[in-house]
Amino acid sequence: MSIQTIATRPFSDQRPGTSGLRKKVAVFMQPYYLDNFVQALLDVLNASGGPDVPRESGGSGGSGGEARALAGQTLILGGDGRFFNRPAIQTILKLAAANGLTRVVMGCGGILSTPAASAVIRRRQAFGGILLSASHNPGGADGDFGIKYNMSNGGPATETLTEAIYARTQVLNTLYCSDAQDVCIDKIGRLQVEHMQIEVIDPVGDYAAVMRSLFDFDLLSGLFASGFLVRVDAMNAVGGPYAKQILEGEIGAPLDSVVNFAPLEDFGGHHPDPNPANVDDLIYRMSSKGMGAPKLGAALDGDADRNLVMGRNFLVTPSDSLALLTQYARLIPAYQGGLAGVARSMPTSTAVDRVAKALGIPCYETPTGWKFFGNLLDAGLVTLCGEESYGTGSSHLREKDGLWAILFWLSVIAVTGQSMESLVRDHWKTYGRSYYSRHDYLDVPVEYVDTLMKDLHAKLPALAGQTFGRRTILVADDFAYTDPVDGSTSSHQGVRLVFDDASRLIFRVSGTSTEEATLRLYMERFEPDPACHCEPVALAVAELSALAEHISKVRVYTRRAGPTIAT
Ligand code: G16
Repeated sequence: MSIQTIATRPFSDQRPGTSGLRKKVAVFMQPYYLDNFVQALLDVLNASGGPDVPRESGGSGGSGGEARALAGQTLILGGDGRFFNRPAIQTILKLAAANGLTRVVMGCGGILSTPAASAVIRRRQAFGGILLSASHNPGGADGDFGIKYNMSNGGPATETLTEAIYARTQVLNTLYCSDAQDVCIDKIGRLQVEHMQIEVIDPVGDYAAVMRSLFDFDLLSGLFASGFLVRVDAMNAVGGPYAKQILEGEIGAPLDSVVNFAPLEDFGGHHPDPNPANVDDLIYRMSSKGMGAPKLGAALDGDADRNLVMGRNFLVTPSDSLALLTQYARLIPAYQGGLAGVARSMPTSTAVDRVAKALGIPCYETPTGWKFFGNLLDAGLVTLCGEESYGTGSSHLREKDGLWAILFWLSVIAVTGQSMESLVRDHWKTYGRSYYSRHDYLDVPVEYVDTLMKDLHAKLPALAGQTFGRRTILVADDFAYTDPVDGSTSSHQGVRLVFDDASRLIFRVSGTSTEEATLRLYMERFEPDPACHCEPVALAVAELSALAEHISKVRVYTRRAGPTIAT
């Protein structure tokens, strides 16, 4: 076993997006593509002044570098089990060993869900963690792969850190890699590569302990003992083992409550993006009636941080879910003392704002990306946060957490005795309803989307104050955010039109697509009148949708007759 010094050349496309570096599997499988990114990351960490502090130059690092912040440190490693997960783990172990890391803790089989990785980093006070996942993006040999770094707080690297990694990838010319044989990652125990110790752990253990500390498992066992039925579709992604052990193994949900639970490299052909367009089977099961019909349905995504929840024949939007979890938080042991505040991403509906106002707690509006919640959570300014993209979470971790949301909803149902539908309808009666819809235009040529956004920007100054039918635009801007904790700013986070009836139209380019560009159009119509809370969503936002087209000409710019997906 020895450390090899290998010459390499930079890849120009290694700038991380909304959540790490995501590319087609074929891109990651190019010689040295993964190696370069990992070497750049290790260089930046090695040259840093601590787990979360990149040196401004981006680091000079390398095996021979004088500053070696990783010496004596532990990194966590795991992924969602998709195609290329296993070879990537072996590559990363050899690079880490050659770059002076002392210890790696990794999930058995190379498996760790994103929330579990966050839990392991926090509980074991690790330096940080490397997570292999392209989240909700398709898996398999023709699908996507991804890698991201999480910091010592368990949360995604800040933009400062990801920019430092990117800067390093652009000047990288040397890799340091052990020539050790591949190690067996499928048995719990201890291994060694060069001087680096590897501890292979049960991927579920730390995470399950966190869940036990938050929720009343006896209460939930009682709910299932009374005959309550749940159906969780893990989409043959990484959430299966977690849901199976905790729901069926620990709190007594009937066997077969968790379906598609075995993680597969191609997700068994499922698209583990839990939105109504991808969960036909769940929607069908939740429409059945009678004794055997589940009362709560849920689906998880590729890395188990997202969740879709629904009652019988009744889908709950992620924005409403966040609002209701906030409303009922005091019913949960972990939050019975109340919430410090809440946060939502800008495109997420304003439903949670109204609950926060009633509770007298602050509500922060951040750009899209879970990383923006990190500082607010670390500073104790917020307890719950969520996004329209099916993510909800709390201060228990620094990632969104799909199974946590399911346990939360089950707990609310167990205490109140109400169905999901009646809880949500009661909420609308009290707070009003935000009809919400998102139109995605996938795989549009980048130049079309660039032109659309550029022209939309140019129109902004003239739009404020204009009246369209019964609505007048109060705010027309490109969302910018100043972090209240560290004062860092993030601009160009989406074009926002806010109307005088509290309706909103938002245009944003996705930061997670791996092919061409994805344009997202978010529509929110606020309806305070309970007599108007029963419209089909598409109908309720039809006027706003037409207005969006009138103002932006999305269909003209994208050369599309309509959105690829409307949810
Ligand atoms: C990631 C981020 C989320 C974000 C989502 C969608 O989620 O962690 O904060 O909302 O992408 O981002 P975009 O609209 O830019 O595609 P995940 O679950 O993919 O890691």
